[in-house]
Amino acid sequence: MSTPLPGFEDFKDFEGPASAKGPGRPGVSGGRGGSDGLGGAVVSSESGGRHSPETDQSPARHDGWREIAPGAVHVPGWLTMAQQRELVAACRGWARGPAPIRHTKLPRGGVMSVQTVCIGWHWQPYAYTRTADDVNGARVPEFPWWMVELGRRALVEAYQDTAAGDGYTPDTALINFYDDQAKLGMHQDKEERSGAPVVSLSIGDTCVFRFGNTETRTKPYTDIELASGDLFVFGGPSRFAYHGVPKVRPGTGDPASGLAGGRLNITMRVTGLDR
Ligand code: MD3
Ligand code: FE
Repeated sequence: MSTPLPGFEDFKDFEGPASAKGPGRPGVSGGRGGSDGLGGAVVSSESGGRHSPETDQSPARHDGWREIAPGAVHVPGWLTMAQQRELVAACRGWARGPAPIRHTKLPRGGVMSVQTVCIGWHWQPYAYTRTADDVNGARVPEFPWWMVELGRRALVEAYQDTAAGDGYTPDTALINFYDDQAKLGMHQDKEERSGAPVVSLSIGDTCVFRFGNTETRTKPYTDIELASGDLFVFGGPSRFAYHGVPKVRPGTGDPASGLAGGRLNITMRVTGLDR
């Protein structure tokens, strides 16, 4: 597979609304939110909008919330458009470098159709390292604290339990970009030395997500559509289930998300590694 690819260019170089008005670094909007320079929408609890903290101590409820299997919870439409735009802008920044987004090479000589960039720890089949040794050797960016907070809020709202995020400190995220043709075969994620939940956020085109079982990469499985703004949390027994993305539905995303085409997926994880 050779670059440039349409999806790669769309994702890496498109100047979306959030990045277009940012004064400083490309792809990062100004405003509050600490040293990362992100605006408030991602960091603050604005998703949903039906929550009134004054009178109610329970987590925000979301229409369409569904437990697909024990510990596997789908929350459609969790991210607001503003949050999606900020995440796209942040991911675009990481996709440019220090280790640019790439089609991961597989040990048997294959190349993934999905393009991936990592933060916190770099994943290469099948290990985590601090440097992107299969790209350019650069050290990967810090995992930002605002993303830890986003991950904690995701657990609270997916599990409808105010304590579900306590002690959850994801230290890596894999950011996957899918063009119209990209797919991800059935696999397990086993490189993490932790059973902590995985938090998945989808932006852009809708995909078919295939959620299988822990024993085999074949049936039985459940196919679910993941659309822009959807949250999916995989914890408990679902953490080590086989899963994949058999197809993306081109043209189903709203460009207001900041993505003109293709699909972006962010998965936060706890590696269980230290150095
Ligand atoms: C269930 N990503 O990066 S997200 C991956 O949409 C990956 O890009 C897909 O599978 C994507 O490894 C699916 C949902 C997901 C991610 C990680 C999991 C589900 C998971 C790890 C364990 C169990
Ligand atoms: Fe996976």
